[in-house]
Amino acid sequence: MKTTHNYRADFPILQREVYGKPLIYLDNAATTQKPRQVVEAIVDGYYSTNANVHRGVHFLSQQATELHEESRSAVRKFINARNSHEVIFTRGTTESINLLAHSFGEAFMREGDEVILSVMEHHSNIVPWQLLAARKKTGIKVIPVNSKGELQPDEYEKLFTLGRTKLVSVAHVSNVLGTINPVSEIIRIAHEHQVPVLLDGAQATPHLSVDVQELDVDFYAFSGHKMYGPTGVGVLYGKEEWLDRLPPYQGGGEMIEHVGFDRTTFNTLPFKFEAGTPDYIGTSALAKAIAYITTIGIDNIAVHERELTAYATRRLSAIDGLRIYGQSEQKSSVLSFLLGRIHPFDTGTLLDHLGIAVRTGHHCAQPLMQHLGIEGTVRASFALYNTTEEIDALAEALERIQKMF
Ligand code: 7TS
Repeated sequence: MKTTHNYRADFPILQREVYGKPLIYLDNAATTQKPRQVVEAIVDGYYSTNANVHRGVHFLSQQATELHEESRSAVRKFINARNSHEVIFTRGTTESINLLAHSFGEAFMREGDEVILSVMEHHSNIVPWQLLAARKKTGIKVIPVNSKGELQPDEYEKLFTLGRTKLVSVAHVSNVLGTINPVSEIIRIAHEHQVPVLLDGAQATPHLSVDVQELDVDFYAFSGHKMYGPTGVGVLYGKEEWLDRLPPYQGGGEMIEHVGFDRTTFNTLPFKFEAGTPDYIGTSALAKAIAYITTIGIDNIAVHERELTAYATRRLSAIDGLRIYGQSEQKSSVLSFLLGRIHPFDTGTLLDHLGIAVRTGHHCAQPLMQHLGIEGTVRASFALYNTTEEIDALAEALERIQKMF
């Protein structure tokens, strides 16, 4: 990035070597590396402020509670939610979607009702709806993609059935194709049919500025670990008027107001959805990741990653026999490809031996692979600390591999 600050120095892991070669980490869509600030927040949390939250009268518990609730405010600000109690902490995107599929399904869906998904969804935005379908005999409709890997709004609009369609749930950004979906239009069309929308933002929050009020989205899910934060913490945002009407997902401590064997009443938002001890160390570390991103500026990160993706697309397209999957103009920093007839696992293994970490396989998007008529791809995905030199190394390695077969 064009700045005097060396961001790479904030990520000690980037200095290490694998197989005697400098690590080139291009698996950021799976998880990003963590800056010192985030790791130190975890260490500091356990060393200096560890106590269970929301329960103790003692000093330490109150301090831990304050930090945890300040983190909720930091998330609120990051996605511009109206209220902090619209931010539910979960273990990650997967748990956020499972929570919603369960609670929304319980409250609002009956046999024969439907959700609309897209063909490019991650399994975590497919299987929870299938579990619901098995429980309540609900259905799933699927938005197709065109040859560039873009959702087709007119096809989407045809999928609504009056009185039957209850929710639309789609990825903000595809983890395979990198497509940034036209979510404002998707939301507008759903709202014209009085249908709420959940966006799976797992691949969006590390790269784009997200404003849930401007989007007017009803629910938004994302994971801390994909945006320089810790593993095990994620978020489900929901509009208060929806969350208030949903039943709890899990039962336990924290989510209750009063428990009796004859009758139990539930706590208010957000605690109704947060049974048990939350990962309060993780939430503080997530707040540090948000502060890290905010200090650099998400728009600056986006510009840098766009340049890297354009550069990588140019370099890789010039390699004989290399095919890129996902050709949308609106694209995030994900590049999926196949090299001639070489199996993606072989390409990935050979790259690994050259110190280059990429992901290979179906990327938890088997229905999309089926649609593309392939088993899997090789995927390089970029973050704020990646450089054009690393992309040169990737391109040169791929040229070497191609000559081996
Ligand atoms: N949704 C999308 C679009 C994702 O890319 C992922 C993870 C998830 C949901 C699930 O997130 P989690 O934090 O709950 O696991 N995607 C990937 C990936 O592309 N490679 O590894 C994990």
